[in-house]
Amino acid sequence: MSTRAYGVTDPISTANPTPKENLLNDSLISELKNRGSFESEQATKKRVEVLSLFQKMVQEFVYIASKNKNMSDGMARDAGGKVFTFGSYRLGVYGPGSDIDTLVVVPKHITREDFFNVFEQIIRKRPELEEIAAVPDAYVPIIKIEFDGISIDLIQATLNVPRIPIDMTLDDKNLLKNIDEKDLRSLNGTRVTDEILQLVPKPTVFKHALRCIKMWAQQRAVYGNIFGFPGGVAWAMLVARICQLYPNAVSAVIVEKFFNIYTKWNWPQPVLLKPIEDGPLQVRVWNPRLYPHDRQHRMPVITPAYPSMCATHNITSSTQKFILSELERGSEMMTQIGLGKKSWGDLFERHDFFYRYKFYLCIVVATVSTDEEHLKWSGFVESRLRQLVLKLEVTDGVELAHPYVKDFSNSYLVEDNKTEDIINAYGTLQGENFINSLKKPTAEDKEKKQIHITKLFVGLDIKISKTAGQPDGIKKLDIQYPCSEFYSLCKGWVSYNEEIHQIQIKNVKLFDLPNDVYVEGEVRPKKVTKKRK
Ligand code: 3AT
Ligand code: MN
Ligand code: MN
Repeated sequence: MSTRAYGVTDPISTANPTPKENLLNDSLISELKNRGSFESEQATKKRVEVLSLFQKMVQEFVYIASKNKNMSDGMARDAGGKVFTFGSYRLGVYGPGSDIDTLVVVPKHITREDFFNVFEQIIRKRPELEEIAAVPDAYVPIIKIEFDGISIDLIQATLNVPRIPIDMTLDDKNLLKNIDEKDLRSLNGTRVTDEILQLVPKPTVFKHALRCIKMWAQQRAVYGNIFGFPGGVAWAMLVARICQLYPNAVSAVIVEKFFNIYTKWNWPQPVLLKPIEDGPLQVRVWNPRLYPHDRQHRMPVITPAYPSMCATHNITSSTQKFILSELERGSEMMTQIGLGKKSWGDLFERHDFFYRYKFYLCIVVATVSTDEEHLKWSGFVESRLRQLVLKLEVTDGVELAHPYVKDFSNSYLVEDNKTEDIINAYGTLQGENFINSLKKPTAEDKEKKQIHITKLFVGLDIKISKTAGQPDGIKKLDIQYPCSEFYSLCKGWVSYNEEIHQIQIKNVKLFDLPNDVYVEGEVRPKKVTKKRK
């Protein structure tokens, strides 16, 4: 039995699981297995081997870079270097398709240029390397690779210490002193995940419960930070808090309590895993008493590692409403599952986003250039979609502006067509025949004119009130203003070039949605005709 106190309050219950709860837990684990949540032992073994290879490569990198700076052989060896992980791999909730999010920690004399020169060269020499893309000027500079069948994200942090020994840990907040902002950001992921794991009483119980919540959140379309929903780290902290409150419960019970507690939570009361700490830096720590900005957070979930931040600042009034209704549904499901009337599969039933609204906005983002160019442009627009949602939310007649958590992307050869026609046709049922007649580029088509095109959806719940004064007039919904504001925001992107970057927002009615938003087995919504009775 766990006795240590975890969290900012005492536990609610320290009860051990009943036989019935153990059975329910077994059925949860097998449902997760059947749905492919876990990867094979072999595949995991390979990840471990690749990481230990990277540990060696990092030490070689630090050695070579140190020697380049005229250090003695002994000092260069002692400089060390260490590989850490974060993301789903570190949290132990990775599946077959997950990458390994890897942080390379190096001593103070090793620079970011060294990372993108010396280390990159070491990687490039490896026969296992399949693909590599370096983004040195990103907010968090990164090298993305495909290595021996595994995707790996590599970031670096330079610490203000002369040596990084192999038993180095990152929990000491004094390590953050006198380091560059990019290094600070790079360190954050590992520091947060490490703390979360330390703050839960039983890591395996936490991991299985989190797998369940992640699967639920993905299936129900409430997963995704940039679109205004909690992301992986926020869901992890939400589950971790429940683990603290029920330190001896099995995962199935954690899931049940999760829905119980968060449907009753007194938002905007924050979810905390430990008291917020002060620290040695001139950086802001989340504090709603001090910062009006922090008071706007609707469902704050606060990271435990100094400097504490709100991981859910993206949640808007619409996404909050939808998250709360999904939590409510989860809570009801759990009651039914407890009674044996429903099963775990029902909890994980796919969302009905493309059935629930009468009106949708389809945001079409296109680039007539390379794939990489489109990735930057569509990435920018996606990261700003929330701004459109916020403006729609305050528009008369809009009850809810609900963003969908995934984009849909395609590439086509332009050939004799006008790009304008392609953009006009894309994203609607009417345009689908034309779009399907376009050729998709193959590897040989590199030189041919191509269009890369992405669509995003926002579901609209509209209540138009009849306005007095207008004779029997139904007030027309006016979303011109939020849309044109959004156009200017997007076109204000630093790299915006009207020759190659396009954006169009279109109104699409439920029955005019394109077919590719439905997955196999889903039937298009049918118009109910008056004759039916
Ligand atoms: P997967 O199992 O890999 O799909 P994950 O939770 O590990 O799930 P990611 O690998 O996408 O997800 O992200 C891991 C962490 O990296 C989460 C977040 O702290 C950070 N991160 C991801 N994308 C960005 C981004 N665009 N900007 C800043 N940080 C990011
Ligand atoms: Mn990951
Ligand atoms: Mn990643």
